[in-house]
Amino acid sequence: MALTNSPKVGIVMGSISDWPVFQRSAKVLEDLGVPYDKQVLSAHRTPKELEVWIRECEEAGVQVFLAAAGGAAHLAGVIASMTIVPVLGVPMESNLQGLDSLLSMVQMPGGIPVPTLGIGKAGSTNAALSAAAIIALNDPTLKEALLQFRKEQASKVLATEFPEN
Ligand code: RP5
Repeated sequence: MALTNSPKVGIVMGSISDWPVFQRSAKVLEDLGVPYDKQVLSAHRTPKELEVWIRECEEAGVQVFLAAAGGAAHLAGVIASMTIVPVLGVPMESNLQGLDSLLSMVQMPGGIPVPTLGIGKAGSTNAALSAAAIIALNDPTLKEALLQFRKEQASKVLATEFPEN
């Protein structure tokens, strides 16, 4: 599996059907200038290839994994079982509105943590922001980019105008 050059984040989703939502994570990382590698790999459909990719990411210096999955969403937990690199889970919407995905990820038994974000779009955005915050602890340029993002976000809120009746 050929990795993108020097990724700091490994993005993985259980199915390409997750991408329309999970691409929000990729966009946030791109805007902040954080290099990432992205793959569709499944804990139950491609377990061997998943492990190979995790090892490649570790060797390449990936500092955070972002894992999106829906339904019986064990992808993030399986990755967390194979590495001590932090794994952030993003539950995808499902036939049960993503509640099954959320509980699968967030209710990990003690010992193998999966910090879990909200379901769907907001979770996708916040997963990338959380990954950036972790990496920024040792990256002053990224810290500045995150502070700038917060400033711009606040300016947009403060510039809100109500629509005319
Ligand atoms: C999970 O099952 C995927 O992460 C996806 O959210 C869900 C449905 O996958 P598809 O049936 O669309 O491939 O493995």
